[in-house]
Order: sequence, then C-alpha cells, then structure tokens
Amino acid sequence: MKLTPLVSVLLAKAIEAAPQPVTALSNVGATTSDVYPPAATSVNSAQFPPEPVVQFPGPTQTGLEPAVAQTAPLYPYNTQGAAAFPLVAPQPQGSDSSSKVDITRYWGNLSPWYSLSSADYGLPNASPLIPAGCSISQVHLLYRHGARYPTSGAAPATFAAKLANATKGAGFQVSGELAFLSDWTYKLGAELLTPFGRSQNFLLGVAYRQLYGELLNNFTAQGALPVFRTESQDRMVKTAENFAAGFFGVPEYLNQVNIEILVENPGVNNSGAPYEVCNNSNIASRGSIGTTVANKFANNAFNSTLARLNSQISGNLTFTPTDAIAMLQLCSYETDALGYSAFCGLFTQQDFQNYEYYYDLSFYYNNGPGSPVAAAQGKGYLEEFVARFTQTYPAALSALNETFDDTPTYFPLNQSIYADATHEVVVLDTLTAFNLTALFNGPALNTSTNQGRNNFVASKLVPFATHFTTQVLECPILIPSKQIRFIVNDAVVPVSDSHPGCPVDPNGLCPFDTMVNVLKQRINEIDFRYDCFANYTASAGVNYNGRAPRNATP
Ligand SMILES: *[C@@H]1O[C@H](CO)[C@@H](O)[C@H](O)[C@H]1NC(C)=O
Ligand SMILES: *[C@@H]1O[C@H](CO)[C@@H](O)[C@H](O)[C@H]1NC(C)=O
Ligand SMILES: *[C@@H]1O[C@H](CO)[C@@H](O)[C@H](O)[C@H]1NC(C)=O
Ligand SMILES: *[C@@H]1O[C@H](CO)[C@@H](O)[C@H](O)[C@H]1NC(C)=O
Ligand SMILES: *[C@@H]1O[C@H](CO)[C@@H](O)[C@H](O)[C@H]1NC(C)=O
Ligand SMILES: *[C@@H]1O[C@H](CO)[C@@H](O)[C@H](O)[C@H]1NC(C)=O
Ligand SMILES: *[C@@H]1O[C@H](CO)[C@@H](O)[C@H](O)[C@H]1NC(C)=O
Ligand SMILES: *[C@@H]1O[C@H](CO)[C@@H](O)[C@H](O)[C@H]1NC(C)=O
Ligand SMILES: *[C@@H]1O[C@H](CO)[C@@H](O)[C@H](O)[C@H]1NC(C)=O
Ligand SMILES: *[C@@H]1O[C@H](CO)[C@@H](O)[C@H](O)[C@H]1NC(C)=O
Ligand SMILES: CC(=O)N[C@H]1CO[C@H](CO)[C@@H](O)[C@@H]1O
Repeated sequence: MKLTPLVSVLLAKAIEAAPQPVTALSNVGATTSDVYPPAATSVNSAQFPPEPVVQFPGPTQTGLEPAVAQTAPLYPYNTQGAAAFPLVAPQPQGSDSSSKVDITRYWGNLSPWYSLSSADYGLPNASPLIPAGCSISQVHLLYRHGARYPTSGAAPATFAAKLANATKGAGFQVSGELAFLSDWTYKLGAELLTPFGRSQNFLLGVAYRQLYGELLNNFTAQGALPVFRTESQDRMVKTAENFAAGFFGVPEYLNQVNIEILVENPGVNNSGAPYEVCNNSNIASRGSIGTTVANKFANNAFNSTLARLNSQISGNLTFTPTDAIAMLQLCSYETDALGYSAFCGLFTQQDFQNYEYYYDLSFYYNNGPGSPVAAAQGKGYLEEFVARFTQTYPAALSALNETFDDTPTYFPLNQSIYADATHEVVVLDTLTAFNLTALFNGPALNTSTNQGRNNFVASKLVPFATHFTTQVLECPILIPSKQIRFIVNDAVVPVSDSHPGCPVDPNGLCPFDTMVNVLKQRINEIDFRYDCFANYTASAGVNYNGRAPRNATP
C-alpha cells in the first residue's frame, strides 16, 4: 500500500509555544520507495574490480598480536557511554544550565553499554587486566547485539498510529513543548541493527582484538580457524559479522573465522534463543511477571509529566501512562537510530529514573532472580560453557542446538577464544543460571517504589552490546595455578559468597576446578522441564534465584 508522503513539507516550521494546527500524520512506516538502496541496483565488480584483481597493494607486513589485557598498565574503559559521538542527548526537562545528567544511562535495555565499576559489586580494587603473576589461556565472550530498531509491534509504533488518528480529528492542536509533534513522523524500522548499533559491535570486536589478540596464536599453532556463533535473525547475523569485522578487519573476517548461525524460530531448541522452547516464558503468571509489574509501576509513575504534556494538547487526544513509556522509548530509539530525539526533552530527571526502574522491574522479574524461568533459560549456555571448560560434550538435547551437532566442527571444545552473540534476555538468564548473585545484591525489588536497596540496574547488565566475559588464567604463584573469573561490562564479579569453595579474593579469582564443580551442581539443581512446563504460579516481589516455586498443580 502506498502511504501519503510526508506532510512536513507542507507545514511551516513549528514556532515555539505557538499552537500549531496539525495535518493528518499517516506516515507510520517506510515504503520501499523511501529506503536505500535503490531497487534493482548492485555493485558492479567488473567495472569496479576489488583489491585482489587490481593488485599493487604496497608492502603488507603484519605485526604481532596485541594483548592489552596482559601487557598494559591501564585498562581501556568505556567511560563515555552513550553521550558519546555520534549521538546527541539533551539534559532533562527542567534542569538548570549546570546540569550534567547522562540521560542515556536510564534507558534499561535501550541504553548503550558503558564500563561498570568492580567496586559497585564488591571488589573495589579489581581490574579486568590480568592479575600480576597470571597469564591468560582462554577468553569466553557472550555478547549482545548493538542498538536496534524497536521489536515488531512495540509501543512506539502504536503511539505513532494513535497520534496519526488524533490528528485527523477537528481542532487538534499541539503547543509549547509539544509543538514539534505538528510535523513529527515515525521514521523507525523494526528489529534491525542501527548504524550506531553496528559501530558498537564493531568496536567491541576491535577492543577484544586489542585485549586478547595474542590468543589467536593458539589457533595458528593448531592450524584451525575459530568458530564464533550467533542466531539467524538478521540483526544477530549482522552483529556477529560486525564483531568479526572489528576483530579481524574488513574484508579479512570473511575468511579468518567461521560464523555459525543457529536457527532462531519457535520450537527450535538452542542456547541463544531458549524462550522459543520454554513454554512458560510468556505466561503472565510465570515467565512474564516482570512485564505485568513494570506496567503497573508505570501507571503511577508519570502523573505530573502527563498532566503537563496533556495541558499542551487541544483536541481529541489524551496521553496515558502507556504513551509516557512509548514517548520515553521514542527518546531512546530515535537517539539510538537517528542520533537525536525531540522526545527526550519532554521528560524530567525523575521521569528518566522511573523509566529505568520500569525496566529494572521488568528484567529482574522476567530474566533475573525474580523470574521462575530465568535459570532454566540460561541453562543452555551454562551447560555449553561447562562443556568448553571441561572439554566434554553435554548430554544430547541438554544444551547445544537443534541446528548443528556436537562435533568439533560445530561445537569445538579446544578454542582459546570463544565469542557467542545473543539477546539481552539470554545474557541476563545466563548470569542468573551462573548464580552470579553479587549482581543482584539486596532484597527483591520493591514493586511499587524504587527503594534503592538492590544493586541491580537493568541498563548496567542488559544495555546494547552488553557482554559477559570469562577469563581462564594460569597463575603459577597460586595453588592451584589454574584459576577462573567472571567480568560483566568490565566489572569483575565476586563469587566467594555465591560459589562455595571460592575464596574471598580481591581479583575475583576462583580455582578453576572448584568453580566447575559448583557450576555442575547448579546445572543439576536447575530443572528445565519443571520450570519451563509445569503449572505453577509465581509472583513478583520474591527472589526465586531464577527457579520456579514448587507449587505446581498436577
Ligand atoms: C486508529 O483508528 C482506527 C479507526 O478508527 C482504529 O481502528 C485504530 O485502533 C486506531 N489506532 C490507534 C492506535 O488508536
Ligand atoms: C475521539 O476519539 C474517540 C476514540 O478514538 C472516538 O470514538 C470519538 O469519536 C472521537 N471524537 C471526536 C470529536 O473526534
Ligand atoms: C591452545 O589453548 C588450549 C586451551 O587453553 C590449550 O589447551 C592448548 O594447549 C593450546 N595449544 C597450543 C598449541 O598453544
Ligand atoms: C510447548 O508448546 C508447544 C507449542 O504450543 C507444544 O507443541 C508443546 O507440546 C508444549 N510442550 C509442553 C511440554 O507442554
Ligand atoms: C496517577 O494517576 C492514576 C490515574 O491515571 C491514579 O490512579 C493514581 O493514583 C495516580 N498516582 C499518583 C501517585 O498520584
Ligand atoms: C532444550 O534445551 C534444554 C536446556 O537448554 C533442555 O533441558 C531441553 O530438554 C531441550 N529440549 C526441549 C525440547 O526443550
Ligand atoms: C581442535 O579443533 C579443531 C577444529 O575442529 C581441530 O582441527 C583440531 O584438531 C583440534 N585440536 C585438538 C588438539 O584437539
Ligand atoms: C514497598 O514500598 C512501599 C512504599 O515505600 C512499602 O509500603 C512496602 O512495604 C514495600 N514493600 C516491601 C515488600 O518491602
Ligand atoms: C547461589 O548463591 C547463593 C548466595 O547468593 C547461595 O546461597 C546458593 O547456595 C548458591 N547456589 C549454588 C548452587 O551454588
Ligand atoms: C493450572 O493450575 C490452575 C490452578 O493453579 C488451574 O486453574 C489450571 O486449570 C491448571 N491448568 C492446567 C493446564 O492444568
Ligand atoms: C547435543 C545435541 O543436542 N545435539 C543435537 C543438535 O541438533 C541436532 C539436529 O536436531 C541433533 O541431532 C543433535 O542431537
């Protein structure tokens, strides 16, 4: 269907504070004639031959691999977060000229990642740099795609449709802060990585090459290329490719790594998309209690802002709490996709804090310790990590995937570098399955007010390009010398309170065999069948340690 063209060209630029008549805004999605590349075009490599055809590349001597994690005195933290080039993020509504709030740190899973401090989780002196006296033998990385468009059917598109409907009514006008809506149109696609998102995964690849490139020498010695895994959704494939492009270079990534694409589809079992087979995942009284409680919180959180905004509309439209969330999401998504959003300036610092808490509730109770299915959904990766740690394949259909088999071709057990791409929900499910409770320290989140008594913050653990890193180390100065530790977005996670037998250690180290034994116990205590299929009832307000309550009716 051909949609009416942008009305903006017909409208004079909105004048601040003056009420604006609004012409019908029916543009709520792009048509193929609006999008790049032009139809029926392709690169002509006969006319524009590539480097191997043209030749004359000049000298091509490469250097040795970097190993910043091992050799540098300082660690390259990502401190800018998202207020970074090339995004524009304004100060919150009502803030004075000295305000320096980074609003992008209050966007839950829509925040761009930034480095976390080990101190926030209980290790004030830890660094991701390899501790003195140790060397690294393996790195295992589980990372999320970068910034994407909204998922299909998410709130922003519904908001755009509602606004477009309202503008058709007689006498509809917006004024003051909302004047921009008179020529605003919905420009977002769905599901795909945005340009900024691509850069996040590319940069993560660059960073991991700098930090751990030396481990590639292990592949050289073995005479084998690495297998890096992802899922079949377009953004997941592009995520792995951008990561690999950053890690290996363009176009080298095309022939220096095998990228394994696991099918993500309902009914297909794989560690990267466990909700596709965990039937309780989307049941309101089980796997999605977080969604319910977050929506309930949002119903009360934005009243004064809604009153302020509604006073600047005349005509047949009233913004609801759902619209407040939709507009906050538009702030996040437009910034992540387009680089700037006029919606951001409508909201106060308090609004952004409430927006974050809305996500905290949603993730803590859907995919964290407050969820009855989180550990079950993270069990696949937990088993795969343990398989890689122990170089032993898990029992058939207990982990891995249904797309590829458990052979060295598709699930090698002898790599020095592993890199799997997945979704934020799965990263959080996995952290829960690993029992990394230092990330959720404190009482279960209060469902009506943010009491700040739990250190769980969604934007810290599930932002765009979030990553969970495991370092396997050889430390001749320690007994035993083989050690392991876990790092989330550059924060080293302490394990001494959560993993019996792991000593209190300022660098978060635990003897490798001790950790593997605890993780095997954790695998045994997570009952995938019960948690994902039994008829129990869960409720928000409880820390289940990610496992279902045993109250099922037969
Ligand atoms: C827009 O109006 C149409 C027709 O009245 C209605 O079916 C639809 O639900 C409305 N959409 C929204 C998002 O309000
Ligand atoms: C206002 O909107 C409602 C719901 O979308 C619709 O039923 C009603 O007819 C509209 N009223 C006017 C005056 O446009
Ligand atoms: C490669 O790394 C693995 C895992 O750390 C190790 O077992 C193996 O000895 C290494 N091989 C070579 C040739 O360096
Ligand atoms: C899970 O749901 C699928 C699709 O509805 C169904 O085919 C399957 O039997 C269910 N599994 C269990 C164990 O209930
Ligand atoms: C916010 O407004 C809703 C109605 O939309 C009302 O039920 C609720 O009590 C209000 N909450 C607060 C904290 O004022
Ligand atoms: C899917 O994987 C989980 C573990 O990740 C396993 O427990 C389960 O039996 C597998 N099969 C099905 C059909 O769910
Ligand atoms: C490691 O895996 C690769 C790829 O499957 C294989 O070629 C190689 O022989 C393996 N090396 C060892 C020491 O098992
Ligand atoms: C949650 O916070 C509210 C308001 O501060 C308080 O009344 C309530 O007791 C708290 N609930 C729990 C379980 O702590
Ligand atoms: C998980 O951690 C908690 C402490 O936070 C501990 O009580 C529990 O025993 C741990 N579970 C396992 C299987 O280690
Ligand atoms: C699940 O249990 C509830 C009561 O807790 C019951 O109403 C419902 O019928 C049961 N559903 C199935 C499929 O057994
Ligand atoms: C270990 C495991 O579960 N492997 C399975 C992966 O998927 C293939 C195809 O469905 C199965 O045959 C394997 O058993």
